[in-house]
Amino acid sequence: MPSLLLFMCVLLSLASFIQAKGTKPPDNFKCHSSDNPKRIDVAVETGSEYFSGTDDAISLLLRDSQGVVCTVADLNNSGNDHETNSIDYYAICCPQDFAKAHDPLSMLLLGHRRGHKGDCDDWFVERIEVRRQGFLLLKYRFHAWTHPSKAMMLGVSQVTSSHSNNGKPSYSLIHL
Ligand SMILES: [Ca+2]
Ligand SMILES: [Ca+2]
Repeated sequence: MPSLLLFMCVLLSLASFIQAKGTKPPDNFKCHSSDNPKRIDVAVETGSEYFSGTDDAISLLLRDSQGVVCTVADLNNSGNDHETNSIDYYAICCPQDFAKAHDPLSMLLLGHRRGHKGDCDDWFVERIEVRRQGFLLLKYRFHAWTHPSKAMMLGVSQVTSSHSNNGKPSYSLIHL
């Protein structure tokens, strides 16, 4: 019996290393709105902890180095987003002036609100990357749970007074 238990444990730990597919925007995605014509790409990784995934609505706010803001009410591709051990890729549409300079973003906020099921479905967000035409604007590893009844909002704000040793921007965590 212990060998069967060991086998199950090995199987489960192997499964956690296999990255699920995640969701993607359509290949022909374009930003049509004249208010928000600029495409920004966001990769959202959900962790591999048990029950990391959620069906709740996840919103996003990005603020660039000049103070221009881009928001998305619901990061929601076709298919099941934000599932355990997966990376979802989003194309979002931002104002023309957003991320004009190749500067790191000054802020990223995630909002978590109850989804269509009406119950609280907590989420383990592992990592987020934001890019403009392949150029990395922000990368942050949260490795943290969010829950509509505990943490409505999670994010990072760039600390402008200090820089880490490798020259990359440093961020302070926002947890509301
Ligand atoms: Ca989901
Ligand atoms: Ca979806």
